[in-house]
Amino acid sequence: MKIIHNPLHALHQGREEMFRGRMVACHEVPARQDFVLAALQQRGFGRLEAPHGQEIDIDAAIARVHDQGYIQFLAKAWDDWVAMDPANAQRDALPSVWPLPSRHGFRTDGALLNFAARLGRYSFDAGSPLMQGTWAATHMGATCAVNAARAVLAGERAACALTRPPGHHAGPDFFGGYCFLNNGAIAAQALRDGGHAKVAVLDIDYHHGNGTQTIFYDRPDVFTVSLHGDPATEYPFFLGHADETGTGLGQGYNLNLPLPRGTAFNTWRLALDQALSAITHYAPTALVVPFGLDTFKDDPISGFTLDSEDYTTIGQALAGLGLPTVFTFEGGYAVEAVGTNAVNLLEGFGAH
Ligand code: OKP
Ligand code: ZN
Repeated sequence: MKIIHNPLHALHQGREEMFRGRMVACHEVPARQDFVLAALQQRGFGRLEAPHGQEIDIDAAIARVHDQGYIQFLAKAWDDWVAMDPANAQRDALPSVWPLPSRHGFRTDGALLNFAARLGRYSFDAGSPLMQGTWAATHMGATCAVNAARAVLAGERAACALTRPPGHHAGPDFFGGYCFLNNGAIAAQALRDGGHAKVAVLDIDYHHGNGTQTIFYDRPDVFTVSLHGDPATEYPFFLGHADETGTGLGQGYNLNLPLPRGTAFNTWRLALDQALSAITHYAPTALVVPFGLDTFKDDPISGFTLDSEDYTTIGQALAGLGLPTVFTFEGGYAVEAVGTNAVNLLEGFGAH
């Protein structure tokens, strides 16, 4: 398995996120990727590679799943933030006002001349700080995702985009949940554009992949499946329910398998089997797995109780689909265990 790791990930390093009325230290820290890389090296698993690619190709691949206005917003966000007030250079950008889609008169179409308005227009939470290095780190992450898809298109059994910030909460025109560009969606689209007529995305992060679902919701050519904490009680709350099955031509091509907080591996595993059967029935020729390790029992912000050895079992089960597979690294906040658990998953999958 090729592991394409983001050399610029640490340029994205948030200070604090909003949590229950106060600012708390960010959970999504650079050490997460460092622990995975160290565990891979220590166990001798995977062929590590730095990403490469023409900027122009990567920008085209990003533009296949994200809106142009959003991409331009992200690329310029830091400069615009500092232009508001030179003192802003000392702080991360966080939104504090949002347009509500259902309220008549809330405008998002005109020129939003104040950056605070644009920051709200293109986001859905106040937990995703944006800083000077966010765009460089995130853009290089998308490069990793495109490289991983191309490795699989060139005949690799599997490839992994080992990158942060994560991607599965980022939608066509929004960031949130620590995510800015949707690496899994970019990889899935690159597989489509490389000739795979049907691609499945199986998101096994604790949190629903609301960005990925939104990107592909009206399309039958990418089947999106997500196993996650029930949004009735778990973030991101407003999407990820079982009755969201797709729309228009995409009707029937989104599957959500929400599970209650507290779910243990035996139950999680039954939902995985259901997801795998649905994917087999769809009969794709390639698979993307946005994988979070925040289903782990000691994760500080999540509520399932998986154990380290369970990730090996999951990797083996995923390999059973027999599909060329791109992995994208998503959540997991029990930082030291994230390395072991990620490598258990990838090694369980195999494909040395
Ligand atoms: C990103 B990924 C919970 C706060 C939730 C956002 C969580 C984003 C998770 N106390 N804040 O899916 O792992
Ligand atoms: Zn998560």
